[in-house]
Amino acid sequence: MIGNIESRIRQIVSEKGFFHFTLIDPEKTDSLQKQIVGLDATGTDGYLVGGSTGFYPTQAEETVRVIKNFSSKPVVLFPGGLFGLAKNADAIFYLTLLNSLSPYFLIGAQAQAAPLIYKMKMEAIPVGYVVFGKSSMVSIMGMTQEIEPRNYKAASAYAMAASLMGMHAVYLEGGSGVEKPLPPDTILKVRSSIPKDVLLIVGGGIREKEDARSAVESGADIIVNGTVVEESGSKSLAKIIEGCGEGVSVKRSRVLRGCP
Ligand code: 1GP
Repeated sequence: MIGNIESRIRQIVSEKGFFHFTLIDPEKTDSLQKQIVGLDATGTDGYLVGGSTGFYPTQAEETVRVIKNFSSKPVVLFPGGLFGLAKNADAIFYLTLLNSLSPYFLIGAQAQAAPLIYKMKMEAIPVGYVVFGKSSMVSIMGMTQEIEPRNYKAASAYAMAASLMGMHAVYLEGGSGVEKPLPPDTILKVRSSIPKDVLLIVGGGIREKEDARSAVESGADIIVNGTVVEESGSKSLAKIIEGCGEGVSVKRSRVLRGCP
């Protein structure tokens, strides 16, 4: 079943060619109010709230509250664990860390969270999460089996598995703050391996307009930025979002030609 927030995301992807999420880590929220006003004006389409290392349970809720006070865009949880739940968010990325070697990240955390998610009546968007590399915080915390960024075959196999298991989206994670974003060829190959209605999310190390443009050209539906906002604020983000827009025509012509 597709809920309201996912429908809104899908509608923006089909109208504009992409959806942009700004990631806010509840651990790093100095002057958040001012930040949100600036970020909202960049054209970002929504906010993800989360991080791989723990924070106090109240921090996620407080972060969501501040964002919602200053923005009417969707606020979606992107939890690194149970500590990432917040009842005032609009929806949650219900993540399965597909290449984790730990049963906890494959089903343990999800089972612990499920009764709470039902209780909160929160929209859950099932997302297959594929983490590349071995040194980012998320790969260490999530105990992942390493997938090198160029290994599109392994990434595609996980993405296809996610699709067969009925997940609505696949998230290709390069790792927050990594030096280089994922290679466009990996994104393209994964895109071509899964049905078009499975949303493709790409994040990790996107710092330049060109990185965002080639990710969208390669078939990304949703782009996520966190570090660039923390490092250089909303001006850089506006450029990146511009880059996403520039990638749309190539992405669309590829689809029209029946290419992946
Ligand atoms: C991290 O993919 C996101 O989970 C965003 O990565 O912080 O490198 O933008 P960055």
